[in-house]
Amino acid sequence: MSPAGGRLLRTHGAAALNGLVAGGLAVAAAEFTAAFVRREAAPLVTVGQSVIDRTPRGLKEWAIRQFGTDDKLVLRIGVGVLLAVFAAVIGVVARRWLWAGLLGVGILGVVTVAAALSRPAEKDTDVVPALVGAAVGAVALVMLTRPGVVFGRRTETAPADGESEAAATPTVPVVATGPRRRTLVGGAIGAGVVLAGVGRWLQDVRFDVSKSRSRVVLPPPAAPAPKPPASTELGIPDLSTHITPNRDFYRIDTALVVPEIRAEDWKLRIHGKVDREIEIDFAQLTARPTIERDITLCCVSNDVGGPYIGTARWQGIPLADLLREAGVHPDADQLVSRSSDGMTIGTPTAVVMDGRDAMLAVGMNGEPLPIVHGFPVRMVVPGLYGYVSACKWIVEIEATTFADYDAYWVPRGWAAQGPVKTESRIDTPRNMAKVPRGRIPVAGVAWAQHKGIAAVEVQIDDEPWQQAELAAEDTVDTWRQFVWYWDAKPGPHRIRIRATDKTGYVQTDEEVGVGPDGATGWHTISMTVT
Ligand SMILES: Nc1nc2c(c(=O)[nH]1)N[C@H]1C(S)=C(S)[C@@H](COP(=O)(O)O)O[C@H]1N2
Ligand SMILES: [Mo]
Repeated sequence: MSPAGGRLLRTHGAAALNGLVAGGLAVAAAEFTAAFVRREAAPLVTVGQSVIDRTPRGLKEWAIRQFGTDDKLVLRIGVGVLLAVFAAVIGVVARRWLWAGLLGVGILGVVTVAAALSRPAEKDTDVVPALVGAAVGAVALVMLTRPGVVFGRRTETAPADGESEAAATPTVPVVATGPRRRTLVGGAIGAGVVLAGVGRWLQDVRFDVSKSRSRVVLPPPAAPAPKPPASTELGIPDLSTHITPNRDFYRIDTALVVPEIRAEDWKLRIHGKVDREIEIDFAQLTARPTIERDITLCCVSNDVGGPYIGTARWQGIPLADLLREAGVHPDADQLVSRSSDGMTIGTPTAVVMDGRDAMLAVGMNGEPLPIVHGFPVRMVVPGLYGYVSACKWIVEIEATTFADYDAYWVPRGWAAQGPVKTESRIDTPRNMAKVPRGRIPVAGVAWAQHKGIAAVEVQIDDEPWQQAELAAEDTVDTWRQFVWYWDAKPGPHRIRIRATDKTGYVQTDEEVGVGPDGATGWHTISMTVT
């Protein structure tokens, strides 16, 4: 490279570094400030959440397909990279036109403030970290690009250690070099690391609710889960267990940071079209008789054969009783539950009141709800996809109508009504597996919540459909394991399955994607017998 080119690269590189360091310091200062506001107010979170809120259905489906539940990590990295690029550009621009660099900082500040204000459960103080971050970023940018401000005018064009290239374009304010620059940049990076570290630590200390969760003692259920008549477990290797352990239970939500509500601080308000508003705290709620029920929860974003389904033993307070006490008006056909992070979920009132085990759950598989699954209280309604029933971190239920209110996912292209579709999944053998010849179990799970599974059939290649053996039914609200033993002959094979529910409906082979109201089709795998 020519000396001039090298010089250009070096000054621009140094200027870009100024931008990056100023940007990093701004983010660190914002993180630190968020420790005194709330975790959700950190600009990386508010900006990421705003992106999530604005993601159209197609893009969301794509992201889930590409990244699964790592989509949030990908988003965080994306926002971070974007910010870094902006910061570097601002640094380069500021070398020549400081005002333009500062304008860039201002624009980022406005964007982050707007992001904080656009969150549905926004608090006014949420803008403070963004404002502090922008101010710190601006000051850092000035100090780094115009070190004369810090060290006095004279030093600006007099590099201390003989790196004279920096002074070679005297018409453009130079980037400081030598020990003083190292002091500045090093100091800023050090300050950033300390601020961010202390900020994160303070956030953990101040907002972590795991202590509150460990203090929760659930009362024994007044109505324990009924014992199933025989084994719901077929005990086949690689088959999903009937009850999904909490650590394996899928997690789907829009929360970039998990909402953390201490049980002691939790309150639920039932209001809207009701005769008597109810406000109830955690102690009052758990003093009521609780039921314990096995219920299979399923995400509308679960593709045919997908992983976003699980069964837990939920303990909770029957929701219908509470609603009867509130006196929900007959015309209120929709219950909108709201979480502490502003998610809204709309559930048909009639479904909640029809006698099924709709509950405000406080326990999951014998423990208080895990924080990611909605601690301290969430809703669970058998038979409905999660996005229309299973509000986590619930703080409010409003009785309203479908005509009057669209819950979060509805304007984003998802159906207002979301009953779970009858479906089934092959767990073993795996797609693309190579299996030795002989007697092979073809096994999986089938579900038709609140209807119940009546039969599962298995088809190898184009041979006749075979009746699979079903595990004992736990309840109509849970999935059911099945197995069919296959005398497998060598060669490549296609295996597919279909379930029939207790209404007589046979799972359709029509392949439909997850939007707007849940995927259909027969789960089909290819495998080879060796
Ligand atoms: N507050 C809140 N509750 C929520 C969601 C959410 O994004 N925020 N997602 C819903 C969806 S789409 C599903 S499928 C279930 C998933 O519950 P889980 O994460 O406990 O499996 O939670 C539901 N409740
Ligand atoms: Mo979902």
